Amino acid sequence: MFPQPDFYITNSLFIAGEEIKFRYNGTYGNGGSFYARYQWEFNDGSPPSNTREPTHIFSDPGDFSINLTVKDVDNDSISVIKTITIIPDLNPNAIINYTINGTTVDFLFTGTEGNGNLSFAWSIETFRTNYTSRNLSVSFRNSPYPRNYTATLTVTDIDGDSDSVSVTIQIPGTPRDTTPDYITSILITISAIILVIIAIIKVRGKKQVKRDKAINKVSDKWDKDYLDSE
Ligand SMILES: [Ca+2]
Ligand SMILES: [Ca+2]
Repeated sequence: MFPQPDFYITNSLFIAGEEIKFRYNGTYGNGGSFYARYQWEFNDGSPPSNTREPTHIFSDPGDFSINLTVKDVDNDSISVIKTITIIPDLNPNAIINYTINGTTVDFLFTGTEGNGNLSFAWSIETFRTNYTSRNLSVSFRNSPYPRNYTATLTVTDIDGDSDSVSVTIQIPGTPRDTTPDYITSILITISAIILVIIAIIKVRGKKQVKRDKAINKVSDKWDKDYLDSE
């Protein structure tokens, strides 16, 4: 009786630098699994493994022949060879595009995917929610003045590589006073003219009082002189 070796890999993607998990899926020949001996060759320059279900890291991308030999208790041995393709480890790139419409901002992720299956974490200033969608639309509170807000996006790919980007957006203010500018100017001018007129009237009034006082003084003197002469 001979062993019939077979194996499969549990990873969904074979990425350089990531642990690849091998699972045994064959028979063991005479003696069963207790006596079976294994030899895994990965053909990437690393030493063979003698465990039943090894994990292995391929440092570089490329095609690799995996050679598994299983020997049973009476030294019958059979090999199985499978080729796997290791892909490069890519980093995602976080890039945000956005459009502002009033107080509403539409954020778009326009970066790269890394090794895929990206997760998204948005952090928008003044918002407590942690948004996890790919694209995002938020409405800011209205303000009489333009205000700046910071938006940050962190993306993480399937093998845990992440990248972040922050943008500062300016929400244009909507003034609460809706009077047109030219009316405001006219009102200011009229107010100024009224103030000037009031000032002139006041100055004239004071002058009049002074004049009256002076006249009174003179007439008092005349009265006194007249009485003295009598
Ligand atoms: Ca045998
Ligand atoms: Ca990656």
